[in-house]
Amino acid sequence: MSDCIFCRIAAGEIPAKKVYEDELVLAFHDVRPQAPVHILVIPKQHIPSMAELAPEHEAMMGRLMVTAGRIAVEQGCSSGFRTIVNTGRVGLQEVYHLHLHILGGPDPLPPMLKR
Ligand code: DGP
Repeated sequence: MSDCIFCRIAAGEIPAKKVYEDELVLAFHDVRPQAPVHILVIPKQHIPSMAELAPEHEAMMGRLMVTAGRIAVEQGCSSGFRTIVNTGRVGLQEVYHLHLHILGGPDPLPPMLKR
């Protein structure tokens, strides 16, 4: 989709600090990091959110999850990390191209769902 920022990153039209890429998924640093390590892992295929996932996406999502764990460790999160998928209005999703956040760093992260 030409108006989707993450599709444009996947197409190389917008620069990003890429950390991994294969035929199905792409990982790059979040432009507004919320932790010392903050990486996004996306499918190259445009899927707006987790709510649109269907059985034909199972293999790709398996690749995405396996890749995310490996990247997290490679990027220095061997003592642990958090993964988040924000979905829709209630999930405060900002970019409507499915993505998994990897958040980590040397120190424990703040508690989840803190207001
Ligand atoms: P969310 O949709 O709320 O799960 O978060 C979207 C994330 O995407 C947010 O942390 C900032 C990041 N982001 C938005 N635009 C860009 C961009 O152009 N480049 C990169 N690297 N990250 C972006």
